[in-house]
Amino acid sequence: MRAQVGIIGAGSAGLLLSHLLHMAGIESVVLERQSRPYVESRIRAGQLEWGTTELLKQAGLGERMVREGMVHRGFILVLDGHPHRIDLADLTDGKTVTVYGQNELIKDMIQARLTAGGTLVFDAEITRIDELDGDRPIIRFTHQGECLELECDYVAGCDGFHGISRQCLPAGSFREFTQDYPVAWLGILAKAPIFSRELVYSPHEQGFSLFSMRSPELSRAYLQCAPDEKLVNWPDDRIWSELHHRLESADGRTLCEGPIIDKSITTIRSYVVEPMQYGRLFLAGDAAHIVPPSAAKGLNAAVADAAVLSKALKAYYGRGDREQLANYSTNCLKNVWQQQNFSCRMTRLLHRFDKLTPFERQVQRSELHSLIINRCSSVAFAESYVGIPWAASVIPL
Ligand code: RFL
Ligand code: PHB
Repeated sequence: MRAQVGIIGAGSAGLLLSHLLHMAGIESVVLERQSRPYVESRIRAGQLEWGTTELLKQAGLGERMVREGMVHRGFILVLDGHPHRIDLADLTDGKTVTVYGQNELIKDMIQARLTAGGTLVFDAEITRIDELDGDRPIIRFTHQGECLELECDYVAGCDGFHGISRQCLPAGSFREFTQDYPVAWLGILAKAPIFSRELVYSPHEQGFSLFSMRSPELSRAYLQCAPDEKLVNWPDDRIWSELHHRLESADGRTLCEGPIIDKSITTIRSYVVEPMQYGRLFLAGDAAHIVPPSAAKGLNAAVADAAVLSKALKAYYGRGDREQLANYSTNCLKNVWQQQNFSCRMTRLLHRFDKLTPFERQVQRSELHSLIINRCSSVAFAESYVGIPWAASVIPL
């Protein structure tokens, strides 16, 4: 097989990149380890920044998102048992965020690629990537028992945190930055009507909790738990009891219960590799960086990388201009570190950390209060929450 760009991974970064390249007349092949039903049903992110939804609409991928996604003009912060509304639209000149399941977006992007005649190979297990230093890298993979190879000009490593691409960076060519947090998130998806039309963030004595949603009938919720927590310790009745306790506030609204259809524990960590490129390999999305889910930035950062990379490849194939490719990592990392900064801040603000002294806990509370009483603080926070306008340098596509 041969393609101009070989893309490893059919997640948000890989599929969007393939779509944007197609719009620019550049052909790519996407190789994905999992099956199509698996990637289309994987429950993960839900919240899209303002810039992400604008980009998806411009790229012709936003039709169902606009119809079915839920536009949020604010969220609720519960402090000391009292709900406070953070009015995002008011604080950011009308900007909003959209709640739309990552798996729905993946379905839309797969459909768009297939409709346009794109090549997506599912159940493709990558075994090696060769010649990254040369002119023609080769991705070797197995598919339906056969050993195959994809020869390309460039390789986009969009295969998530546990993928193979990052492992192809030669020792000594990169630097890693990591931060672990002594907390994890237990996430559930339940067939239960939503009890709040907006997200509810509750930094509680018992640990942080978040109420989110995927549709008016599908509630998504998270509970802070210990990093080594096991799902067996969390039968459904314990989860509901904790959610009632941590999320309900003085407004008297009661969380609606329903069958839990998905349950998982996510570790919370920050990670960045620098640079995000080597030879003809470019890393994008979780393959290059991980943020704690607290601020809902991971998918948005993956979308930003895909947009920057597609633009750089377009400059190369269109005008022979290699400068943007050379600067790919530098350009992405500006946005990546903004996202890390805000995600780290939100993680520290919202969770209960046992090692904090009583004094440090009061300081943490006071910082949360400043979001309610200090307009400058809440404007800065809201601007980061709806998304720093990285897109200004990327759009128009
Ligand atoms: P993905 O989505 O992990 O896709 C990588 C793809 O690569 C495939 N793959 C391989 N394919 C071929 N060969 C190999 N050797 C391969 N190894 C792996 C995988 O099967 C997969 O299909 O990475 P990508 O595209 O970089 O996208 C990143 C986002 O998925 C991630 O950052 C978000 O889900 C993070 N995240 C959130 N982000 C948001 O922007 N908003 C949110 O509201 C939000 N909520 C969340 C989240 C992540 C969470 N978890 C589970 C970590 C909530 C949670 C709980
Ligand atoms: C989600 O719906 O999965 C979600 C929303 C907001 C967050 C984190 C996760 O801050």
